[in-house]
Amino acid sequence: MARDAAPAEAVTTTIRTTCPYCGVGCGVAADTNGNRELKVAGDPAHPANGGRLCSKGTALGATFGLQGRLLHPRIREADGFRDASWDEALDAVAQKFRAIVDQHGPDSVAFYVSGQLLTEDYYAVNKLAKGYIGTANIDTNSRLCMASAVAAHKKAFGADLVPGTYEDIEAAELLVFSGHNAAWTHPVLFRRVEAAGDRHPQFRICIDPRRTETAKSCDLHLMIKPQSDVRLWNGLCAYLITHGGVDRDFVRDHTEGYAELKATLEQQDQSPEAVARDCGIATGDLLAFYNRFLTTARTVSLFSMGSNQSAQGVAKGLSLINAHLLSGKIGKLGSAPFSITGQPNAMGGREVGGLANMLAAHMDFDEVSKSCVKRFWNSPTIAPKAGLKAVDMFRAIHSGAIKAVWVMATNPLVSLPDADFVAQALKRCELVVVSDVIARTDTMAMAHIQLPAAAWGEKDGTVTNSERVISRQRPLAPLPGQTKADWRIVAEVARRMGYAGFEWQHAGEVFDEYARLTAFENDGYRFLDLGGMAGMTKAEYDNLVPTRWPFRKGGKPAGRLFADGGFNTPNGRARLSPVLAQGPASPTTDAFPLALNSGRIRDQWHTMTRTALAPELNRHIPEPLVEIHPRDAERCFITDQRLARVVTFYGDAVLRAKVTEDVREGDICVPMHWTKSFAPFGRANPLINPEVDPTSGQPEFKHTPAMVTPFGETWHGFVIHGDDELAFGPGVIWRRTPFAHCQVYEIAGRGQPPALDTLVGAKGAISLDDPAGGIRRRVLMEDGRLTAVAFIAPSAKRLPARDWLAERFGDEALSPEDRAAVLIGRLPGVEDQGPLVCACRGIGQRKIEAAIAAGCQSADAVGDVTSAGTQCGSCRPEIVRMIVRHKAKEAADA
Ligand SMILES: Nc1nc2c(c(=O)[nH]1)N[C@H]1C(S)=C(S)[C@@H](COP(=O)(O)OP(=O)(O)OC[C@H]3O[C@@H](n4cnc5c(=O)[nH]c(N)nc54)[C@H](O)[C@@H]3O)O[C@H]1N2
Ligand SMILES: Nc1nc2c(c(=O)[nH]1)N[C@H]1C(S)=C(S)[C@@H](COP(=O)(O)OP(=O)(O)OC[C@H]3O[C@@H](n4cnc5c(=O)[nH]c(N)nc54)[C@H](O)[C@@H]3O)O[C@H]1N2
Ligand code: SF4
Ligand SMILES: [Mo]
Repeated sequence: MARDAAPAEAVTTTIRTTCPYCGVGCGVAADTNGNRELKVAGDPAHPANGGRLCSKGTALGATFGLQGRLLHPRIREADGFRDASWDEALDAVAQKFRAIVDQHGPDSVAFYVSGQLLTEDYYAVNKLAKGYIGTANIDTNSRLCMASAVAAHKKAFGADLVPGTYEDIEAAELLVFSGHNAAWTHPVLFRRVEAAGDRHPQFRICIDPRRTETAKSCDLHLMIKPQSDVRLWNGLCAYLITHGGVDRDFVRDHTEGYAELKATLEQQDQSPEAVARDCGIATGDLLAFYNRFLTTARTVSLFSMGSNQSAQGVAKGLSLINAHLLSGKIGKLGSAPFSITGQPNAMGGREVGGLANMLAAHMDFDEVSKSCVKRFWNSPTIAPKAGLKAVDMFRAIHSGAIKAVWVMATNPLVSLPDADFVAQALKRCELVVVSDVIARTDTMAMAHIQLPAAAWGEKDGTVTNSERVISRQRPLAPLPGQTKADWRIVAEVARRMGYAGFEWQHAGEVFDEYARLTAFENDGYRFLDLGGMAGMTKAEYDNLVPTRWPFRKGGKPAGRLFADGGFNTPNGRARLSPVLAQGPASPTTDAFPLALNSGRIRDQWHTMTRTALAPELNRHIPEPLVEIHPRDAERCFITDQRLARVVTFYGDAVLRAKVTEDVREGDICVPMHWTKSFAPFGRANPLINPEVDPTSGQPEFKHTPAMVTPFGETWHGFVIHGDDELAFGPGVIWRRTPFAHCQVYEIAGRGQPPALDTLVGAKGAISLDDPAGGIRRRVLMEDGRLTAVAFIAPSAKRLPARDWLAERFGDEALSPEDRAAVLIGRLPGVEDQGPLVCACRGIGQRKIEAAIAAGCQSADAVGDVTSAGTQCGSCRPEIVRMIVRHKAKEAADA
């Protein structure tokens, strides 16, 4: 069959495409010669970013090699995986799915998909599951991400609709970040916010139990008790009611439920003092927020994972939306409640119907919708009812009710809560099919059949970003090896299962069918209508410019929604929805007294399968850590920079302790990213409880009761090696950081350290031991090149920095000075850079500190001297903070 089109000639061309990471959806202008050498820049013409990119986007070229890729289908045998042909692999998937469905019924199979699929992929797999196999057991990692916001939108607005646009975020005079660390997670949007703040006054408030980079850049930080958001927003609603903040006309003409909302609020003491106490913040700060909200017409409230990932995620979203509806701050320039999407196509997936509780194209499982979709598809059947949501789906796999699962573009073994349970579930499952771009992921290891998918830069289709703008992802290089686009793999399995309806020739045909479905029997009944984009020729599809929906046939692409108040409910009114404040699903206890929070770091993307390929992205925060407040650290005998063991009811992990006042007393926080292949003891999700919001099914990733104890390591060390699959003996805690020419393994343990022979071997070794200081060093060379290094010491402080040594692995031959220096680990007189602050320009902390000490007073000045922060700007908030810290220290010293 035809392969996806890709440029074949070796001439450099510039192709416009879209970044594969976050939901900002930045346009990328990629210079490509078709040989996988890429130069990327922000696309100045794209409305999302106007030419900017963040550190992850900037590093796309560095992740575009074929290293680590799965290039052939593989089938598991008793002794490992073997390459298979597509025919064999596809037949196997189709036959086993067919046999299981025939024997046990449609609900005995499931699909677990992802907001990193393109809309076309998503559409194809949703159609196969719901219209042909006849099961709604298809759910997506958006369940872990957007499901609470989706449910809140549907309740309040009648459909899953994000009212605002990025222009509103810029125009706002008050910006609230509610559980959103935008400075790290939506960096280009944050740069736009900062630039808007230079043009007009903008007051920023951050609501987060953690003092994040975003909080530090805001005018006011409400460092609330975890899970107290509903109380805070309900208190605001009550304050608006009692202080003349209700837009009476708007509420009368465009909403319903005011009386019920008011009555519900009255059930609790809504005095600012009581609310501030329950939220754990000062009354003055609370009133500063309430009064700003009361008096600023142009207000945007962004909400993200601190809001959604909660057992009260839907209530959190609704209480925030209530405040906007009450005060009429919606549908106008600069005012909106704004759920920001995480993944590049979280929105597209929600549109096509990738969630188990939605049928397709914003239709539910009512009889009218089912009949409509079935007729449009001309399909043999239609899933009768909603399917299992992610957490329940894996429970059903564990219990054997689901016997076959196909995982696509997500890594549930790392990202689902109670991750070790998920591993057991997959182990028991009769058939696990995994489509991924990377050969070695934690989930791939559990597959029976591995399918090689086309990756970013190869695949062809569309994504929808946070502001409802549909953009093209375009191929920049031919498909490598045997890889295929995800929708083609789905279509081929469907055909082999005996289904007609999957005969598309190219991605544009899939998109067209989807666009027609949104318009089918619609008449404005569903706001999601892409009728204006249906009927495009292939060339028109290929040249599609970023376009915002709704876009009805004969109409124009939309802007902000609800401008005239009309909502997507039967009577056109938004619903004010009373919600009651509750605590976390599992409160802390004497045994587990700390509240474990989790989240993202600036330069890694989720389970690190792609960002870790770019060495510069591994350096900002190189290893997993647990942030803990100084008073808790003292109570738990935790020392800064030593290892700590975090234990919950579900599992445990060993992480580097970071003692900091950036978390509240009583809270700890770990990053979600590390996997078995990077840090088998540093994984977050075996710790996380599987409690979910009762309506949305979204897990409470931000709150698990935990305890912390010192790990008690007696030795520290590191091994630098070319091999990315080194194994260490039992009891050795290790984590791996990829560098440009080698892997750096940090190791530590209790009792006797391992013999250096067991770590790197003895052949060709030069060793240097210092028995008095307990330091042991070994270096291996081959033909004048460095091939392995191992250092062990009783204290981490005695070890040299790794950078200089790691860089030597790139040298063709070591110079005599370097040869002499490798055993000490550094060149005398050469200072280590410290942690990398600017990933794009490779500038470390020490250089920036030196520039500040030499008189640089602003991020721009530091940029002029060091070049730090001059590319994507993601590190600028950190540089500003270093300047502030320096000034404070100077003042204190004076
Ligand atoms: N660098 C980077 N960027 C990313 C991603 C990535 O992996 N790396 N992933 C993308 C994806 S898929 C997503 S979903 C987004 C997520 O983007 P964000 O939502 O910004 O990311 P998180 O760090 O998960 O969580 C945000 C904040 O919620 C706070 N929080 C915890 N509990 C509470 C609470 O009870 N109330 C409040 N108000 N806040 C709380 C946390 O302390 C955290 O700072 O990021 C996207 N962008
Ligand atoms: N503790 C904790 N856990 C969390 C969160 C949290 O805040 N805290 N956040 C949750 C959230 S919001 C999210 S979105 C999830 C994300 O979690 P995951 O979706 O599991 O994370 P990714 O690493 O993005 O996984 C994507 C996988 O798809 C592969 N891939 C990339 N492109 C393609 C493609 O085109 N086709 C195919 N077939 N495969 C592809 C990648 O190699 C990778 O293995 O994590 C959730 N888990
Ligand atoms: S902000 Fe960064 S990660 Fe997000 S789309 Fe833009 S370049 Fe990609
Ligand atoms: Mo997400």
